[in-house]
Amino acid sequence: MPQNVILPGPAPWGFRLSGGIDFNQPLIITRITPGSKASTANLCPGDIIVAINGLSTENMTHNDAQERIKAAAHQLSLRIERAE
Ligand code: LEU
Repeated sequence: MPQNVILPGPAPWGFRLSGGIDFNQPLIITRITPGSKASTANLCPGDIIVAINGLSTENMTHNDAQERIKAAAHQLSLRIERAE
């Protein structure tokens, strides 16, 4: 079941991404910086980002996703799917 995670701004959020439509892969969190906002919000490596600030990532390239995440100033809202 997807869940919404809200990180209070500003960046840095403290995570790295892989994938995107240009890689034919889902957008996946690959690394969490210890002590970061992403870590406090309990994001995990392997989490799939299905929406960024309410916008589906289905057709986003890797760079689109990075730019949308960087553009979030006030807060970053991620909808994630996690394998149980
Ligand atoms: N590395 C960035 C940060 O931690 C996120 C990236 C996906 C743009 O703020």
